[in-house]
Amino acid sequence: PSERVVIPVTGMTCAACQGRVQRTLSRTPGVVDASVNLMMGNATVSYDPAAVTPDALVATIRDTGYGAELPR
Ligand code: 9UX
Repeated sequence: PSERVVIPVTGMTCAACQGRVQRTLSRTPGVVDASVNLMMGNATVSYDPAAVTPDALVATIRDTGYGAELPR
């Protein structure tokens, strides 16, 4: 069973940025699917909650060099 979260991402200004974030998320253990939208400025991630958390996904995005924060 997977869950899905939409994470706002800041600092993506080109298609390569989008590709970087998407590739990094896709390679993260526990991530089932990652789709990053440059125009919307967000990342939609399906993940296995037993393997990874939204907070960890945010940290991964930040480590890649972009801003991310969970909506509240
Ligand atoms: Mo293009 Mo995106 O140099 O950082 S990859 S703006």
